[in-house]
Amino acid sequence: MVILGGGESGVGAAILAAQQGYDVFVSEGGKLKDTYKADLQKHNIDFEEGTHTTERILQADEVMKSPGIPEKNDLVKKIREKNIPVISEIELAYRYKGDSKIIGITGSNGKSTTTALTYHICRHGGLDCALVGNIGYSFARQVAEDPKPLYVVEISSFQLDDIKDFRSNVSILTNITEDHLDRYDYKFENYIASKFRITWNQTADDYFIYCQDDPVIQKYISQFPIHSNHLPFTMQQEPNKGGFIKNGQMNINTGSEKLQMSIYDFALKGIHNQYNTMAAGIASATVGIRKEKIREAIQSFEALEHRMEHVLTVRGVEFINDSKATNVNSTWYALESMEKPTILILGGVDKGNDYGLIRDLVKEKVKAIVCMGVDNRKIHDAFQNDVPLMVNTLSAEEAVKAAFHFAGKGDVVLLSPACASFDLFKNYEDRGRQFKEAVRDL
Ligand code: UMA
Ligand code: ADP
Repeated sequence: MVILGGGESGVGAAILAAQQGYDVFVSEGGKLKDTYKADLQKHNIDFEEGTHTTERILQADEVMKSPGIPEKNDLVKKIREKNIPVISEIELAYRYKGDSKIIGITGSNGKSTTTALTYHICRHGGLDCALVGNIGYSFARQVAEDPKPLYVVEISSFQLDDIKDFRSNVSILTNITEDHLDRYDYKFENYIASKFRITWNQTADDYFIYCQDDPVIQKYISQFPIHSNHLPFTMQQEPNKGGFIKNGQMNINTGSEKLQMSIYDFALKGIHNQYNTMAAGIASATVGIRKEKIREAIQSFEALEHRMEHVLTVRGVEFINDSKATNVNSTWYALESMEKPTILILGGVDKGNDYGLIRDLVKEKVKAIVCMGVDNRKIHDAFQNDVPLMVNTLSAEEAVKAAFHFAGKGDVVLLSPACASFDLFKNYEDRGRQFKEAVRDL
């Protein structure tokens, strides 16, 4: 088996495949991280770095392609032309997970939050489970090194693209909005189909938990053959099964478990998190966690770093780090939950953003926009008539200082950039940490 890409998924897959007796070759086009190289050496796994030796790769019986490598990659095209089977890392992990169960979570936004909360509830409820996948830890490595009866797996569309038999017993689809279109021939339909693969191979014993208020899910759900039990969650209707919120009260009914809880007791704030909490609550009820435990865990959960994370209040100005908001939709939810006048730090690498989606919220809540990016023209064009104050900055430090300058007591400074971070930072974590450091230095 050839493993293309020697990152988190590639090295995890290599360890599992070697353990299962495959003849493994890892091909990393860039430089392997020291820790990953040490892992491969420790397991006597053959690898190359800095190049892809095409002839050798094309001799593979099967290729595990890392999720970050696109189809338009020349080598991938050659692999496809030769009809060599390509699988994703979650497919390989699935093949060797035995009788263990999977809760698989996908969607355009809210995946990590919902995954982490589901894991927290399951742990609190006494289940022996692991938190893996797109949240940062290889599923395959977990299966190889520390198998568990239950895996709570965050799954990206890229990971779903090359599944075959992968089946998640409990699937969550949080929402679908345009993202990553560069990987889907700029066709939204292709991306939607990829997300619905979370229901592939599901049977009548399984559950499909999805947001019924999401217009894209509503429109497309009937086009896919889904054999599992539907458990929708919504704030607009009162389905018999699934979950809904009405008059500040969350109601969950999975058929076997019923639960009610006040949304004011949720640890996670904001409408988007009410959706995420419903999804996680329903999922954990389907795997047998008792309602008292679910309630306790929903109350005690601590928000993840970089997602609406409260940093500090400096002379009456609150700072919030939402660096993970890398598209307009997530910034919409961040702004929606703001209750104070807001200085918004926006910008970075634009992924084809339509800022019209947040115009009304910006008009209503934003006093000033601090652009933090190399090219901020689109932001200026979008908001020049709506926001009186706008400045350009080129670092987290500059942005924090400018935002603090515009802010008065009782205001909030929100980093929710709606863009990727690669123009000025290594990744969104780096952006969030530099932001927090700059706030602490004020
Ligand atoms: N590479 C090549 N040849 C190429 C291109 C890349 O060898 O032509 C190499 C790169 O140099 C690198 C490796 O392939 O070493 C990269 O693989 P990758 O980008 O697929 O990343 P991994 O380290 O394997 O991490 C992936 C997920 N990353 C992506 O999908 C981009 C991780 O999600 C995930 O945690 C991990 O698998 C384990 O499941 C991260 C992510 O950013 C957090 N996900 C995206 C997102 O959430 O938006 C989808
Ligand atoms: P993902 O893993 O899908 O990128 P996260 O849970 O990390 O999602 O959240 C990313 C950003 O998306 C957060 O900063 C938040 O502002 C926004 N967000 C979280 N949940 C939702 C949701 N259910 N709908 C829309 N936006 C959301």
